[in-house]
Amino acid sequence: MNRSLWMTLSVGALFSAAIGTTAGEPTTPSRRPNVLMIAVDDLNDWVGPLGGHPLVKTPHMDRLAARGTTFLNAHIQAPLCNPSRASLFLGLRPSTTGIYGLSPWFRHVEALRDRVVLSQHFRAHGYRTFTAGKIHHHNPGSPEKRTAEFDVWGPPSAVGPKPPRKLIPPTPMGNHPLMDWGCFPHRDEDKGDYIVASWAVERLREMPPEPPFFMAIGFFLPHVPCYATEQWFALYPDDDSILPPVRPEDRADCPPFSWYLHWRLPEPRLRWLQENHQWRNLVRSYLACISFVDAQIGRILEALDSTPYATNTVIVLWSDHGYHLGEKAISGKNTLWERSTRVPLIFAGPGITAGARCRRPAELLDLYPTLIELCGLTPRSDLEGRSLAPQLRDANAPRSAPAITTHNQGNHAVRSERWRYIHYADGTEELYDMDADPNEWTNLALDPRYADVLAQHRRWLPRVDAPPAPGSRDRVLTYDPETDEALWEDTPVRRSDPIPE
Ligand SMILES: [Ca+2]
Ligand SMILES: [Ca+2]
Repeated sequence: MNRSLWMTLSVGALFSAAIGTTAGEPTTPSRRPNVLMIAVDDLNDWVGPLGGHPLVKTPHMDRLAARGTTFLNAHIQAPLCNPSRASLFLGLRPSTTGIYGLSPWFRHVEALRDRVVLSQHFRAHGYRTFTAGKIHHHNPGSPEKRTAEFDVWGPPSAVGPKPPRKLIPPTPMGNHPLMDWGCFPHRDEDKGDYIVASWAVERLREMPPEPPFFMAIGFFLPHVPCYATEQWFALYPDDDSILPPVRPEDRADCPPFSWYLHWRLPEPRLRWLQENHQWRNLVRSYLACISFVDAQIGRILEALDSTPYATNTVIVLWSDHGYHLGEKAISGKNTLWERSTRVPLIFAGPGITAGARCRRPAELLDLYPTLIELCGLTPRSDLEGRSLAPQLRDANAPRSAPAITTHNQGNHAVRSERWRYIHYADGTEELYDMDADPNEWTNLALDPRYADVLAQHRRWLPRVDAPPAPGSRDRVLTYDPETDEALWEDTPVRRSDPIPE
């Protein structure tokens, strides 16, 4: 095992020698609730229940929120697919495992190879586990390895029909094939997410009464390419009323290091979107895809309601991170701001208060202990999240811990009820009053009046701050404080370098 990782994982009381290879003793109490987990890729807070966009239409998520509890201040642990999903399933922070990039798949990290993840903990308690679409970022590989993660696998994540050529002009940084969006004629029924939803509907309809099920369904959209058919575009006006609020020069008061987190990426900057008349098109395409995915969620929920399991199933909806659509001068993720870290998190089902809205901070890392508690499974002492069951019973139940997001070693955001504090690896900082300044336009970190607020939030920075795990690559940033040298994907970033556009 990599020595530094082992040291990291050995720190503190959280970990036993074999970091979590026990799933607890299987028990067979009276019928436990089923679990229906629905994940959406790259979905920010532009959903009805979160109010992140005033015009978005998500009637099915609205209905789910009405029958459950919505976390209004829920944040992912990493603003990127692989580390976010790994953290959720492992129950460990990125800063603990060192999984920050699009690689490695966590099973390729020796310390994590045999760790019992969320779905496996359910299987160890007698559940049959199902998955389809995008749940893990990596495909485990052979049929044997897949079965080790979930019992039953449905169709994989797929875009579906694509136009014969890209709909938008060539994009910077290599004209990445995924960087595309717009409306073109195709059939909804042929889209990857439609097929994934159909599979889930069929499995639910034929589900036997025993054993209980844990079903994890992952939608790909609104991840780019944001293609949708005309009916979804028709939900949104083709004018600038759909654009999110932005400020020119908003980043003038952000540390230069904020750019290093997304130094060279295929997601276009706002300037390119504006100069190429693509900003409105991207926003409208993203909104159209959200409504399309919402409809697929609706199909699954409708199917569940037609089964005998409608009242004995815990439903949880989440996204793996947010997405900028012009805010802070960029599109994409890989930032420590609200638009990148805030995600939908909605629970519904037995024991969960209906129509409740919780303002306490929540972390996606909390899913593991929360689902254990809701379903009466054996608790684990080696999880870094906290159960949200108290807030699911009473949305006003207190919680002192903030939500923490990490993007590469040394870069962390701490989100409390009122504030967002950001610490970059070179020691620079940001602070936003989210009540007074929800768009994070005014960085207060250098204002001496906020010294106490800064101090309160600094103490939540992760004590364990692991270097990248072996095999880390793609969107990996490192920083050496001795030399003040940052490396973006192994290429030095110099203080004098112009920001890549
Ligand atoms: Ca993602
Ligand atoms: Ca600003």
